[in-house]
Amino acid sequence: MADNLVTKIFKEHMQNGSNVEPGEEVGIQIDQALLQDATGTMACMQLEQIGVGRVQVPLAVQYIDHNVIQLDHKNPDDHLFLQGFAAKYGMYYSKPGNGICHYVHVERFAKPGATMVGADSHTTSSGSVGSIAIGVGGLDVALVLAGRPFETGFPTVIGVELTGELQDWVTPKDVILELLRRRGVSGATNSIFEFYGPGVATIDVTGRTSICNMSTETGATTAIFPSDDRTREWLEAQQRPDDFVELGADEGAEYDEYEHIALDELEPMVAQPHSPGNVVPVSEVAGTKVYQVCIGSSANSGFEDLAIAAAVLRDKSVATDLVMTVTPGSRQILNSIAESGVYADLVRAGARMLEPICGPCVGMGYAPPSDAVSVRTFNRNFPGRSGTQTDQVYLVTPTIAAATALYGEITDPRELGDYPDLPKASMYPAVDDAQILPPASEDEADKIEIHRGPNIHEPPEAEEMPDEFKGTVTIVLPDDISTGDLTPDGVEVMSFRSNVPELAKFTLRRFDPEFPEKAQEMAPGIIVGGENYGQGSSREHAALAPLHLGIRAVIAKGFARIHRRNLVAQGILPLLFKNEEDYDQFEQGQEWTLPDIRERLNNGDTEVTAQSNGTEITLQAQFSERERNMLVHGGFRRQLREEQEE
Ligand code: MIC
Repeated sequence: MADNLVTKIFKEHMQNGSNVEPGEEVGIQIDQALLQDATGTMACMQLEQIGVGRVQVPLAVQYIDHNVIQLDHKNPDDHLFLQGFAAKYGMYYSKPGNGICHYVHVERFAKPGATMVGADSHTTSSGSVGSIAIGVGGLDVALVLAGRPFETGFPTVIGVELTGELQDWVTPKDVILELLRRRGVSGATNSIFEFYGPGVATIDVTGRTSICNMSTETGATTAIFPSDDRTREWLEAQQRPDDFVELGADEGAEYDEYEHIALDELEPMVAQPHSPGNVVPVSEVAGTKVYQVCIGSSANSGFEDLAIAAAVLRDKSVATDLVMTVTPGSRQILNSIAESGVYADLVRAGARMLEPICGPCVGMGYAPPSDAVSVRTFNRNFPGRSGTQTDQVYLVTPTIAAATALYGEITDPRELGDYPDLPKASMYPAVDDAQILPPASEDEADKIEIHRGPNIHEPPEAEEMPDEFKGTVTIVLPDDISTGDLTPDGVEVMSFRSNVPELAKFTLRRFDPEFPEKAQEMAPGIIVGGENYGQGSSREHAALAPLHLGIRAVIAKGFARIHRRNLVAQGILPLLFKNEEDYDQFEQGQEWTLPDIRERLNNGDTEVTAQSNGTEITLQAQFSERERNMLVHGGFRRQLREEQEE
């Protein structure tokens, strides 16, 4: 049978299940795991609770790249905790400043045909070299580290045929912006994009990384490119030629859905505030006055991305009223731009050069002024994510960013004239693993004492599902609530990622700064949401913080994939409206009852009843058996413990 690449890799890794139809439950064996510091401490503490001594996955890497602004003891305490934990439990440790996890992983570890999970939604980046790379919550990563298969519904596979070649100034980022324009921020939920066709060979691994990185913004589980000559070139430049294998879909393979992108017809595009799905051609917003341009983050921090910006700005200056930051994706890229002169061109043009960290993308400094327009090559522009509550963030390609930096207003890069000759990354090789520490041997590991700073506290746990659930509506929210709304980004809040009670004090502050106190008074609580509830990041804190405040159920019109998984894993019940008009019946302070909820979950009922003051509505409870078990037990950690005690 002719298989597409996604199906092939899943079949090769299948541990449970065999049916590769969309939605069928499968368990796949995982080859690699990625953790970063902002999600890593919770993942590690949950691994300790699960009680496995050494990680059971062939390769696991703990990166430090998010919480790297060390305002006080909290973040560096987390770094030390994670360094000790990685050494003791058998993981590599990439030190702060060594690079953004996704860039370093694509450079040093990701492999064609491998499966991987990561506690970061942009783990998808490694699809650029032919891995199936999926972003998940910390508990899901901990379970994989403990040697369990990754269990999921089999995805819908969307074949994206690429034909032709990108025109000058149009970039690979425009490919994913085009998919976002077509599908919006939830139009690929539970799907994987697989790229194929003659246009694939025209996009290098740096470009593929930007595309795969932002695939998560469409709601997709991940995206994957075939492993071909471009992959070979990349792995050779990374001095990993033996990791190369040629991989692609079988001749005649079919997909569940299709997209076609004629690369030569694409034009430079922009996602306007406040959603990555709000995409228009640059011409529609050209002329908008801009205060700040930021290049870099886990999208568009590659050598080629920075080289084009440097070429545009060479011997010129950024516009008078404009401030520019540039972030290389990794220490290797920093080295290459230093050697090639790209760094010097950018410095002379007035760019503020940052270290290789996630930085302004998650509000780690460099926030724009109130109401100001900030033009960024990043992947997300949810309101307030930059650190400024009234920000106006446009997501752009590196060519638009460079042209905009030069003129001080959003500019179509095609106005810059001929496309310049660029240096090639391969001329400035910089392979460097010196800042990636290998795990300790098993003997040494026994002697390692893990440093635990005073801000590090174990995650809360839900209670078992009661026979009947009675809860109060704590808040009614609109569509597209992001995990950043639930648990905000930025230096101040994120430094509490290891301390859920403190972190919870910021829950939903954009909607109601007093929400945390109110929710605690109303507990047990219900949150009511619209479409695509929980979009964005993988942070399980967006489930743990509400859990700490007494939230036990979320009723919404739709859920984002990772957040829904996190809710179930932590024992919060995610239910869907059967009739969306019922959303209008919900008001803060009402009490709703879910009669016989435990029994209904145990029975596998796909619909449940909710009652309030004589009103009765039907809600959808579409869970796999695995999910129902977690919910009945009050989350997967409690379920595992109870199973171990039996
Ligand atoms: C993001 O881009 O939103 C983050 C910050 O990388 C998150 C992870 C986190 O919240 O720590 C993600 O993408 O999962």
